[in-house]
Parts: sequence; structure tokens; C-alpha cells
Amino acid sequence: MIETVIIKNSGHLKQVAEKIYEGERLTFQDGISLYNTDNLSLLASLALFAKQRISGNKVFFNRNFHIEPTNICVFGCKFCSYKRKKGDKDAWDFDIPAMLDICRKYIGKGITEVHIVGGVHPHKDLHFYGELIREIRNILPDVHIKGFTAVELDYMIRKAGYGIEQGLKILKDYGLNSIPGGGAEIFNEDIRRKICGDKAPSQIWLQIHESAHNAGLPSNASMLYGHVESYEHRIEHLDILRQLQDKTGGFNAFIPLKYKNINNSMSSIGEISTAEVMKNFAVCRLYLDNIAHIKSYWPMLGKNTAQMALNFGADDVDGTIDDSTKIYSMAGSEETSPSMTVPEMINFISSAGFTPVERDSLYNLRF
Ligand code: V47
Ligand code: SF4
Repeated sequence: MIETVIIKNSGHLKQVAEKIYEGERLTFQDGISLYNTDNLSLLASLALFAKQRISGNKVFFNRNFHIEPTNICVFGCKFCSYKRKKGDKDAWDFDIPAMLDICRKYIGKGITEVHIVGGVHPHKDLHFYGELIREIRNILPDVHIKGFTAVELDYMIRKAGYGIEQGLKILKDYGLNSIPGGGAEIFNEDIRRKICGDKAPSQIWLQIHESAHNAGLPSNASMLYGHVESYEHRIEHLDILRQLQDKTGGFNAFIPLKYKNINNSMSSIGEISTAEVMKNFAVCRLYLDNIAHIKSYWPMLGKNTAQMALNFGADDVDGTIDDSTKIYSMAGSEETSPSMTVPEMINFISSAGFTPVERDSLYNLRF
């Protein structure tokens, strides 16, 4: 086998590769060995093997748009290029009618998902966002509403005076369908303190996702990497997610979010290389053996890098977006107005050598 040739003489890595071919779970040390190799062709071949076992040659996409209600935020994450203070010239703070006007543009356009993520506004509570959800449902009755990072949820639920479980149930009753993966950053508390010390601790993020899964709200998970963390911190993060997934099974997809360094207070830290991004995709695919889908998020990575990641274990590219998100263009993404039509999406995936498959938000095939 070609893999045997590539990994001969590489000690522990050979055992790790054998475990992967046997479908055995990797240990912490196995994960570190994978991060420590620069043999990208081996990582690609292992990650592709693991990806194909789950989703064959398929790569998934959906038809979606985002609503970013506000970029005003009570927190001050050092990596954030997006947050503004009330009154800043490039701050925005949409009321419900303005957000419903955005939704009306999509009536009859075949959109299946709206993704809602923004800043943590000091004055808006669960009922504000609940009303938004209810009104969106009136305009786009069949759309899947995926909304609010655990950090936003924690704040809006507490502001309305509820506990986590009760708050999530109320949001579900308003019509929320699932929760996106943001706000996880890095679970290691020392690193978290350095990059986003004032926001919800890891335990809260995990508690919200666990409670959401128990309440029948699936979610995604993410990891913000490529800043001041080590490989050990990344494996620790993946390990915590893997344990929670063993318990609940509620994560649909994992999104590795590469730190983008433009216009934020950690800008002096350079961005990691594309080779490191590929390595990270491969290790995440291999370590997270119980999360089905790994997302290559093209508005952040740029189209070329996002395509490349499909050869390193990713099997999802998110959606059509329609120029509705600013988080990554404000942080320096080359995709300054991210938008793809369905034919472009299909070509984007097939030209990388994979079979494009349109999915809904729960990974049911659409056609
Ligand atoms: O929580 C912010 C990250 C997240 C930067 O669930 C940054 O399908 C890199 O939730 N460099 C929000 N990352 C985005 C998010 C998301 C994105 C795509 C798909 C899904 C999904 C969810 O963006 C934040 C934070 O972790 N982020 N600033 C930055 N400079
Ligand atoms: Fe606020 Fe989110 Fe930016 Fe942190 S990443 S400052 S929580 S908008």
C-alpha cells in the first residue's frame, strides 16, 4: 500500500496510521504525533480515508443567508475585528423590521437556512430574539433557523431572568431549530483568558450545547486556532468535544476557524500558513471520529484554500451566503463580498474532484 511506503520508519506515526485504517479511536498522544509531522501527503491520505468512510466522495452545501443583528457587543475579544461601540460610525444595530426586510428578499428563492450570529448587545434579551424568530417564520415558513452562539445565548437568557434549560426551551418554542458553532474559541482557560478573558467560560459553552442537545436542538462546534495556543491545547479542545459528542450525539458539524489577523488587537500575531491550515483540517477529521461533518468555511478561508481542505478531510463547504456576512471580511478575508450561486457552488465542489450534494441543515439530502 502507498501509505505503508510513505510512513515507513516514522515510528509512532505508523501505529497511528494503522489505528486509523482499523477504525480505532486515537489517543491524545496520537493526535499530537499527527500535529508534529510535516508529512502533508500522509495526513491528506489518512484524512481522506476517514472522510470517505463517512461521506464517500460527497461534499455538502446548502442555500443559506446570514443575519448579523448588530456588531455592538458587551465583550472585548482580542481577536475580534467586528465589534463596535454604540455611536461608532461603522456600528450597526438592526431593529426587527429591518431584519425582516432582509428576509423578504429571499421569499421564493429556495433558501433552506438562515444563520443568525452577531454581537452580544447589552439591551437585547431572549424575547427580542424570540420575536425575531417568530416573525422570520411568518415570512419564510419552511426555513431552518440556526441562531446565536452559546455566548449570545448565555447573555440573552440570563438577561431575561431564566436558567439555561428553560431559556433554550423558550427559544425552541419561538421556532429556533439549531445552534451554530461559534463562541467556543479554545476551551483551555489559560488561553481563553489571554484572548477573550471577559466572555463566557468554556464550561458555559459546553453546558449550553449539552442542554441544547438534550432539548432536541442540534448544534455545530468550532475551534478558533492559529494564534497563541499550542498543539496540546488544540487536542485538549477536540478531546472535550469528542467526549460531549459521545454523551449526546448532538453535534452535526465541526468548523475549524483559522485566526484572521486584520484590524484587531492581536494583529501583531501573524496568520498561520496554508500548510498548517491543511494539517489542522486533517487532524480534526481524524481525532473527531464521532462528529460526522467537517466544514471548510469558504467565506473565511477563501475559495482556493477551502477547496484544498476537501483533500484534507473536510466534507462540507457551508452555503451560498449571498454576501450577508461581514465577520470575516472585516478580519481580512480575501472574500470581501462572499456569494455563490448554486451552479457556482456545484462547480466549486466538482472542480476539486468531489460530488456536490445539496443538503438541508440536518444533512438530509435535498434531491
Ligand atoms: O465565535 C471571530 C470567530 C465565530 C475571528 O455553525 C474569528 O455553521 C477567526 O459562529 N478570526 C463566529 N475567527 C462564526 C460562527 C460560525 C461561522 C461559520 C459557520 C458556523 C456554523 C458558525 O467567528 C466567533 C469566533 O470564534 N471569529 N473573529 C477572527 N479574527
Ligand atoms: Fe463580541 Fe463575538 Fe466579537 Fe467576542 S467575537 S467581541 S463576543 S462580537
